[in-house]
Amino acid sequence: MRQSQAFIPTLKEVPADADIVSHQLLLRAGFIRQTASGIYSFLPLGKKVLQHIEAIIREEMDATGANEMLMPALQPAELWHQTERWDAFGPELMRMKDRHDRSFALGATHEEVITSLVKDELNSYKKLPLTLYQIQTKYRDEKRPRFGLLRGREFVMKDAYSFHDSYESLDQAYELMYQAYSNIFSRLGLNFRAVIADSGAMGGKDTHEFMALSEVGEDVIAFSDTSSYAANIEMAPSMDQYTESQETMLPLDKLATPNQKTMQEVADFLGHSLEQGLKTLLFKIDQSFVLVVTRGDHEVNDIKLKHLYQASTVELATEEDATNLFHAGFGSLGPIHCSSDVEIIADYGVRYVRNATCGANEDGYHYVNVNPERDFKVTQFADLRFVKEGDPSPDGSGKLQFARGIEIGQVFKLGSFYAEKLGANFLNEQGKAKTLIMGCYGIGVSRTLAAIVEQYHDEKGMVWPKQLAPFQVHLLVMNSKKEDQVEVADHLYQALRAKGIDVLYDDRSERAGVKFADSDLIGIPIRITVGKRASEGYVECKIRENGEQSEHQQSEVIDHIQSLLV
Ligand code: 9G3
Repeated sequence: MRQSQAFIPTLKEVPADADIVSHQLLLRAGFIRQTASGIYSFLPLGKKVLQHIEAIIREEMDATGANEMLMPALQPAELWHQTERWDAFGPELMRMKDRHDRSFALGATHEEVITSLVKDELNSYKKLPLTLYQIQTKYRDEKRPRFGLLRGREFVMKDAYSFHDSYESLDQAYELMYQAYSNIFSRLGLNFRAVIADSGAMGGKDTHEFMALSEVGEDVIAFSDTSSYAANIEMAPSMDQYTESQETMLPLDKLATPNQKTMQEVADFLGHSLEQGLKTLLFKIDQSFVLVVTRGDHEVNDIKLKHLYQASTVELATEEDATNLFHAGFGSLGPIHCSSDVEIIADYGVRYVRNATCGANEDGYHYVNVNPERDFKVTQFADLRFVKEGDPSPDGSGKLQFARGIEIGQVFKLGSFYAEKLGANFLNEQGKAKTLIMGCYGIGVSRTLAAIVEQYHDEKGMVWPKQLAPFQVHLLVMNSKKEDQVEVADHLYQALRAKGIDVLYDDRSERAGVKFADSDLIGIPIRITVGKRASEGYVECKIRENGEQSEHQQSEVIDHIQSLLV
């Protein structure tokens, strides 16, 4: 493509509302433009990269035997009523009405559509297992769209759905898809981890998230420093490695702690460490209140609370709830002499503390020399806290380290929820009607593009891996007014294209500096510059990734380029 005829609107300045590198560079290099908050157009260069990513996804999905198809974005509301999800998802599910005033959802995901589609077709075990997938635009009305393509309201997703007559078959499909995802993200050149994750609203049991490591990632992953163990921090179990303390129990005492509110203030006031304080938080789990006690230096993990109670909602109670129940504010709550019959549970880290401090359920007072069992009872001890860096890895080998990640893929064992709700059954070998068992598997394609830029850039711009770059070669002519330079460049352009090499030819009548800056910004792996030495038949080659430069006779530069492209 000749740049004088291309639509690549580069920008010098960093756009004001773009606060992460991938968002800034994709805008500046003319790959995307925002149409509305969280809604983007892919300009020609962005679209080319998207196509390369999709091609790799397709190859690996097709290799698993999955069938590509395409479903509508407009989904009849009836389907979402049948799965009781029409109301479950509030304003995030975009809805509209047609001319006959019938309600539709704009597809945020396609479990309903695909299950209702196969329900009349997959009626025999002989037709199972089957995996169908699509690469299609999804709509989710995010409350706070941000970070460009990382959290948009309209985005490209590959979503796949598998159908089975048994859980063994589902397990096989899950493994196959897990491996296909590892192949995809490796071929995309990403530094990623597959982590044990929480199935969230989807229910079902196993699920793994694929995380591209990045400081701008919203998720925190905990991984072992010596094994392959990795989990979303929400799921990482804290090993109950506590032992009985030998310290003698001192008599319980109640001290005035005027105006000391936070755990740290109380600890400092009493000359204690944070570990010796007991943190007591009031949670509302579904419709009941629960008092949760942890060591002062630990944080309650609400996902673990949710799993413990098989609850659908877990949230911190309000200060008002606390004063209504305990006649004391948040900073004074404690497990001793609770004035109400609220259930009290504690993290394992509390079981063996000795002579700790805790709130006295009376503003301005705290207990000291608090000892569990003697001074307060709990319904149960459980793993209720977030793990910390340095905690032992749950697989028994090494210690945990943290990293931030961008969730670019997720694989789920769905089970039969959707098939039950939509009446999708099949006849098994004995002719008995059974409910289909499903798996679902997603990749955020446009989000993955941004994750790649986060991992592949330098201070001058993007640095595309060669298999993803919008073009393989960037050909620059330094002075488009010099006949000899233009002649050499035009010849090279034709010769490279004749070899099937994708070339972006900067034939614009711009200053050299502008061309170099744009070329560094766009990040095409190989740059050929035709300049003053063209008259002696020499051109320059520069590798974007490492800045390596070399001079070549025009006659052999194409062989050199082909050697770089293998
Ligand atoms: C909605 C809205 C947002 C949603 C969902 C539904 C997430 C929803 C979970 C999934 C599960 C898998 C197939 C591909 C892989 C992920 N956010 N999820 O179901 F209506 Cl507004 O999408 N679906």
